[in-house]
Amino acid sequence: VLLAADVAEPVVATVLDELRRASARWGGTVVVADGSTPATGHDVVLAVASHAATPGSGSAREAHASTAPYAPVLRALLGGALTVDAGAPLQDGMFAVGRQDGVAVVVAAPGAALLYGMHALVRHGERAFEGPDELLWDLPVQDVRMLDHWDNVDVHDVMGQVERGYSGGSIFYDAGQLRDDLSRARAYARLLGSVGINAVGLNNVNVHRTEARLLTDRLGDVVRLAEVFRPHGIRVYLSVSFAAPMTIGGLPSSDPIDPEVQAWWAARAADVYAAVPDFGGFVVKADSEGRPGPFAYGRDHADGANLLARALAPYGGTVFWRAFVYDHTQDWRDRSTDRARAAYDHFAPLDGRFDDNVVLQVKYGPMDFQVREPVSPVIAAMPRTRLAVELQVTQEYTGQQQHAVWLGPQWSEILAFGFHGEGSRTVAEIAAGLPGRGTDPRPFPAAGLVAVSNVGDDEFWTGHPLAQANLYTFARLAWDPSADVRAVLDEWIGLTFPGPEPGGGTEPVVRETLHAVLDESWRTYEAYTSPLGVGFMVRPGHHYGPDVDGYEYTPWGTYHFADRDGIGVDRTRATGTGYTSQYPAPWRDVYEDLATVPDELLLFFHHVPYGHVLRDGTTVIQHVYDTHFAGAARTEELAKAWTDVEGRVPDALFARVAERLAEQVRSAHEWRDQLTTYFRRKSGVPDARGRTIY
Ligand code: GCW
Repeated sequence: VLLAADVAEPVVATVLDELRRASARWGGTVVVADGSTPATGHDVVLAVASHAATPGSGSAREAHASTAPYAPVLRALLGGALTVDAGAPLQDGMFAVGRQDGVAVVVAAPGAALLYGMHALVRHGERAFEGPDELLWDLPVQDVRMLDHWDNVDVHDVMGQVERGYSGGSIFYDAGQLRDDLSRARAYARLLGSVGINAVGLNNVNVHRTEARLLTDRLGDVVRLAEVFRPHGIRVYLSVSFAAPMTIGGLPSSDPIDPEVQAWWAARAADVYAAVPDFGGFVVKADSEGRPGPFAYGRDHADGANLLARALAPYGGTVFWRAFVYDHTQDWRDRSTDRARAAYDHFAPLDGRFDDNVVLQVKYGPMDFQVREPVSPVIAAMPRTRLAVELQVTQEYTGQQQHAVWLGPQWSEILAFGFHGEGSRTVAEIAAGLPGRGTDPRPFPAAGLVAVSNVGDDEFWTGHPLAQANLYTFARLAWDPSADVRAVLDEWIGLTFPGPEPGGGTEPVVRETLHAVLDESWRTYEAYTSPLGVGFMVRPGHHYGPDVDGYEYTPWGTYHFADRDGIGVDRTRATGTGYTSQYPAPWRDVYEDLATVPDELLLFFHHVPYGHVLRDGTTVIQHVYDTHFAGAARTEELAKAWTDVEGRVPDALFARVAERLAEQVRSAHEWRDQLTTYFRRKSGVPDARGRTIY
């Protein structure tokens, strides 16, 4: 293997380390080119193109299409010239992998791309050494490919150390301190780098007292974590509290227009960048669920975000400002207030007011990471704002890593959702800053995808070993949102369960069983939990297990309004909260009209009688019965299917998955029985198929 790149660069040093590890294991030698090394006679060549990246030139889609200019580059490389002039702009993260003149080749843009290319070569496997000369150019579609950790340094409350964490404690912090032993964090950074993640948020967006000090006297912890992530092309970010100038700075106010407050943030940014020159920036949850924010001073969220953005701007830092702003103290008796409207009402009017280094981080749906929600209308409403879409890899509302729920199909559907009308574009295209189609194809400013991580200090990293597939799938979709998601799962299976024979590949029964358990798991979970888009029938607080009325008479704004006659939230503009008007055409009309609203979102948009007939001819009440019986029965089949792989996957992993599947079966039956009983009692309508309802 020939490596032609500057090994003094941290990411290139990582590539060299990986190559050496591989050759120690599989044989072969690694040669670092020094100018006098001949470029011929190697089986594999990895090289960085010397042409500087030209940020912002062209779009990802154009670059995908223009592979031709690079062919001479490779010829020059293999002809003996060890530095490459690409002769055309290379973009951040861009690489080619394939064969040229019979040699397996990776050529990459400067930066982390060589690492990405090397891992692509690994995924190509034997194919890279066979067949005709061909180079496949690739580059990430999304600029931002970020994982946020809701980790606390200290343990705070009933939620434990990691908020909504289902995989044990934090891999960064333990007992109120940064861990001495960061080997898990190092392995995690290596894992994320291999799938192109380029940003990590180091602490919970709910910033508590100890965690606020990561910005001040605990900055040394950030330095150490940045050292862990840097070699893998990953920049670190801190969640900060909007009230920090008061709580840790001792100032009388946090008002964004106060010069003292501005100076305080500027000084903090200067400190952070002196310690961590490639620091990414801040993540902020403000005026949300009790966190402080600009509203306290009568300022809006553009004022708040720009305050921090201006402190970071001199150093190239970015503020990720979350749009998850709503009233969590509303009166359930007031049916005109609609939590689903809140993010749009607060943020859409601010379009155009955010500085260039602000990214508005918008949850994919208008409520909160439910198993089924419509896509947030905020995503289409802010063409002059950089916007990142936030997903939840940690399974707060989707089985908490007790249930096997692979979220790939949900994310894929969200990312492919098209906002039609003028300048039709998908969610993924908006986030990526790609041009749309139609009468106004102008791209929105680019940002990307963010997700809440699901990793902890658990033996299997993710509690449920199969939840690792979600982490992998998120990263691969951030790279290419239009990837065939089942193929992504298949790739994960192949890499994770390599089979007993070296090079022999995954055993077919293992592959088939994992597909059987995971392929349809999101829809199965939806079937036995939340009917027709209604959401939130979970136990309050921890959110595990069923409780139909758990949130019904609370201030949280998450209601289903079931009574003896019907169920659902009227969000129409004709008779309801008017939420449908936040969508561009045609969705504002599709969702408004009972005749066109998709069944899976029916109860999100409409209050209907139990006898309302769905497109397949069943009534709403019969659908509730049928899906819950079928979904729960399906979990039994999955648990049984899993027994086929005993002895073919590691024993401890087999046992952990079996244990979780047993809990999934139990829990799914609990969901079935509570939901069917609740709605049987409310509606008085018997099950047409006469099954047992309590
Ligand atoms: O889904 C909710 C969670 C909170 C979380 C919040 C958020 C970090 O229940 O635990 O707080 O979302 O996204 O800010």
